[in-house]
Amino acid sequence: MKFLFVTLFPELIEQVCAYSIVGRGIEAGLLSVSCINPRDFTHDKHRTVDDSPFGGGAGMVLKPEPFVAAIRKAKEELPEARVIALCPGGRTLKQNIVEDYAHAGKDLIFVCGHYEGFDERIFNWVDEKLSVGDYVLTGGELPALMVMDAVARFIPGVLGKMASAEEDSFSTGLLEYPQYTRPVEFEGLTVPEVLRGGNHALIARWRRKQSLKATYLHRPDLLPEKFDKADAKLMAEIKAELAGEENG
Ligand code: 4F9
Repeated sequence: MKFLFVTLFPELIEQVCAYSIVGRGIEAGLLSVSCINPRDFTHDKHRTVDDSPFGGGAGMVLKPEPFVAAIRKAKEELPEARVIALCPGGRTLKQNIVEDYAHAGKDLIFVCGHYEGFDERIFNWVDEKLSVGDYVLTGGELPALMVMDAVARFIPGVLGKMASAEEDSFSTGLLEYPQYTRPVEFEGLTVPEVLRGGNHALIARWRRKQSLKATYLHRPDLLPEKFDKADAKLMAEIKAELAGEENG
């Protein structure tokens, strides 16, 4: 899968992509990352990419000519790609959107803005607007890198043999259960007995219950409307235990 960033800060993208799991995936040829800089499509001495807004107001607006020229070039390089502009007004990224991108397998072109935003006409060359959450950043590069990172985890081989993106939190629909490694005791905090016992059915039950409990406490919006019989029993235990803690 290929990822192309239309960005005024290609060095930022290249630096981040040099590391960790994405870096290794690129080295292994499982994905590729490239950048096109709209500044290279300017024709004036100052290589101007922004200008003041019509109608007045603070801040600068990204000019259509260099951005559309850069997007055109990007589409020439990746004709089948989806073109995604990162902006706070887009639909909010969720794991199901990540999985849609991953399973479609289409290359992705990310259009990253800066300053006060894009000239509205630029969106005529974009397939969709995407937000990574309800906050304003200084630019679209970090959001675009987040989207790529989340999608790259689904490319076969990127996570390595043992791990599976499909089994992760949000893909399973629930928050993750707690994990522990050695030592058994750290600063007076011990690893739960059940995890050290080697009874795999009991461990699976404990983990499912912890996932349900974490989701119930922190993200009840993620819980299913109806539980199967096993989950319903675990939920009843969780609620009884929490009520006991409150009263005890
Ligand atoms: C983009 C914020 C996507 C959240 C782009 C300023 C942005 C953003 N999600 N903020 N430029």
